Amino acid sequence: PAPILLADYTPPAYLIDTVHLDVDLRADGTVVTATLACVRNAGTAAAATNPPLVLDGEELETLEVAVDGQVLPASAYRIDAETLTIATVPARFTLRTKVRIQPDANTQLSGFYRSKDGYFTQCEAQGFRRITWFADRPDVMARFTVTLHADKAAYPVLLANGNPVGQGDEADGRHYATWEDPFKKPCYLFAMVAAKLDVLRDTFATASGRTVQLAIYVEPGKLDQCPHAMEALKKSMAWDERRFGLECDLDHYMIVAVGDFNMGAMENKGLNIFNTKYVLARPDVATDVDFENIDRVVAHEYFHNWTGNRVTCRDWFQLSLKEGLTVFRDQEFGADTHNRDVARIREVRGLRAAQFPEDAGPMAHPVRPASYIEINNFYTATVYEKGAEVVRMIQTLIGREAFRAGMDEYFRRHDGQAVTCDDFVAAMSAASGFDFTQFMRWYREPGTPRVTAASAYDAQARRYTLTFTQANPKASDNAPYLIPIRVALFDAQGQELEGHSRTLLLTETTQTFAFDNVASAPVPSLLRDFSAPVLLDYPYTPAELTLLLAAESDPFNAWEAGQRLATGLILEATAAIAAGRAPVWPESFTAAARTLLTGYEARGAAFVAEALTLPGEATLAELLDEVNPDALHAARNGLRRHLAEALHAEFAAAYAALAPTGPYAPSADQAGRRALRNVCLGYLLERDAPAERQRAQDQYAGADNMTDQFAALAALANANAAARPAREAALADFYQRWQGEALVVDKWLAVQAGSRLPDTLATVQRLTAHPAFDLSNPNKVYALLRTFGANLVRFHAADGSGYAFFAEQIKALDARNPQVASRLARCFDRWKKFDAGRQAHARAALESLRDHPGLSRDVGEIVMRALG
Ligand code: DPP
Ligand code: ZN
Repeated sequence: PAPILLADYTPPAYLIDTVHLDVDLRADGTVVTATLACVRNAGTAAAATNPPLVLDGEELETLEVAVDGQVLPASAYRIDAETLTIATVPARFTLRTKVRIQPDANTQLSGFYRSKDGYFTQCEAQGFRRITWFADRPDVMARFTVTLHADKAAYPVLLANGNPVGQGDEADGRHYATWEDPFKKPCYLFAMVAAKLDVLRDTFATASGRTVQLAIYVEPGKLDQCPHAMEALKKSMAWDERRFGLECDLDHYMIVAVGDFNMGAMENKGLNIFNTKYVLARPDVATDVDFENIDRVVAHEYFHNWTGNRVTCRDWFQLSLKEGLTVFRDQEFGADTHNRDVARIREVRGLRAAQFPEDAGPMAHPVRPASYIEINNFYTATVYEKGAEVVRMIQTLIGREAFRAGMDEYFRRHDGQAVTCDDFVAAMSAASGFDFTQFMRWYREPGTPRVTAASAYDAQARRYTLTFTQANPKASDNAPYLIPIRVALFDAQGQELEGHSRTLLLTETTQTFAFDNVASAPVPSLLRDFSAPVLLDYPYTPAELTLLLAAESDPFNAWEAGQRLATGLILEATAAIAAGRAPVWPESFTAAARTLLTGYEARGAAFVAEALTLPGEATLAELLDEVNPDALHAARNGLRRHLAEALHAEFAAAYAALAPTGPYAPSADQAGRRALRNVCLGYLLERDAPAERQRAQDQYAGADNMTDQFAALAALANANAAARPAREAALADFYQRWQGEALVVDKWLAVQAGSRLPDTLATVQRLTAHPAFDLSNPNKVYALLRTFGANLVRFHAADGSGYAFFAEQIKALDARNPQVASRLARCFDRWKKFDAGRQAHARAALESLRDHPGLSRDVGEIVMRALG
């Protein structure tokens, strides 16, 4: 298929002012009657030429097409695989179409589909065309009224966007409900639900004194897992009023949780539909990380109501306009409501594990892509997370106040419109006076810029200079980026030098910055708070990094110093192991880890937990030209084992001291203590000692919350050969206990698929046949298969067995759900970083996918790029 290009954008030939949908759910399918008030788009060049009406549709059985009440003969229109064309239409007219769709047969989970207790929708990006004929593009915004009819006993809850304006009984035990959305919206924000669900209700009083009715709908029996999400929703609403002056504009705000869902959640106007994973929580079934993720995702979807819904995207190339901005907003919310220090660390850890590899591989694309074959492939770490970094840099460049003024200006200019990333930046520029011309490169170019720093100290002149050089080989030219680099200087005693902490604006390919009145050669702390999404090289000595780890008051850069130290050791050890030599672990590193561990009260347990967690294998792999996954794995685990032995007493003491003292709460403070205690448990289990296994078994059996229970299970699931019986017993018990809780079963699958044990592939293969696994449920696929695909050492097995297994799973899945299959295919992205033997196996697997009959556009694009 031919790519779709940003450069080809043209405005719609027809606009649609209002939409009336009548949706009749019947045993033999759902009949959708759509009445559209259409009008030729006067503002376009084509308007004078009487252009044909071309609408999008997919898998629709068309029963009738009428213009202004006149049913058209079949000769008056043309239907092909994806479009309905009516050659001549008046300048203003009413189109009525009647189609039948088959939600029970919709395995793609895009459009209108069945899941367990009812029917749900997912329309972003292009699912609405699977419901009715429509101009399925975000710059066509219409006012919707929707009437649903269904069997009352089976589907007592009938929902759509907006306000309920009518309901009642109909013949044969059926009923109907009518909803009216007062806001114009693009059809990707359409939603409807017909299901049997329980509901938790609450209200929120807005700053201006309006009352919003809140409701969270879940499958029957799960109401006791909703209160956390409800609190998160109210916190988000209050936060957006405080921080951005943005108030909820709706009378009704509903969240519906569904177990079969391709993505995390969806911001449909007034009727969010969520993956159960980001709604349901109770201390015994959800971990601290789950609780925090629920806060973030509930906030994210709520924040979209302004950044995405009130102001939406002109076209899908602008996806980061809403996603980058909304991720930045949910990050800030998370930082304000949890722990700002570790929030930033985790964001960067995530960026390095997912976005940097993406930006270095075959799927590299700009934050605003210039072309795509399948838009669903571009809901990526680049559009979301790098997009959020770009927005964060804007705030860094102009300051928080001007950023807030820029947001105000953005809404003042564009409320109710479908706009571009340029429009957003223009509003920021207008509010601040800052010239973002050079900055726009961040939206335009793929790849991660590499910044190399060098320093010089002139004792006589008391002058210190930092020289930065930037490059991005993935970019289309050598022009420099505008890169904000936050810097501080430290003296040899670890004191921050007063007056020298600044944000440097790197605008040239090579640029030198001077610091005057510096009494002695300082240690620079560069890119504080990760002020730009770049790779930064500086020839730090281990002593300098150790000093920064201990002394830096910016938690991100303190953590970063520790990560740099560990990275250096692991990469050296990887080379040593590959060459048949034993790795060397310097005492200075052990001492630094000891200081952290024994000083956790002062530095914060959450921070120390992050600082004692070594960089992940995928992140480390990016730093190597050719990855030997076995050597890398052995090196990283060798360092863990070394620390476990050398600091055994300290780990044991911290483990004991951090024991819970009261009932569980998912608070930042408690979560930090649990995180550190469980990091300690993991290290303690690195020793082959029965007492350590017993410790994990005791924690597993005695835990009153999922965080601690699961951490013990995970430690056992990764433990060495001698722990096999304990491992198997814990896994069996866990499944036995939780088989009725789908989300907990997902954890059980994931912990096995992510295990470092050598026979993990065989386990995963066996689990694909287990009754707990279901290829048609995205959460199960992500838990078992995607986790395995991210298991660097096992997926990239030298004999190619991981690749061959994966290719077959992707083929089976692609026939049902191309979006999910395509996400699995992304696990091949980095295949060219491995040795020739592995590459040959990966190529064979990719070619077998490429040649697979009926391969979807989704997987096809990923495979073509990977092979390309
Ligand atoms: N727009 C959704 C989100 O990111 C994804 N479908 O919230
Ligand atoms: Zn989003």
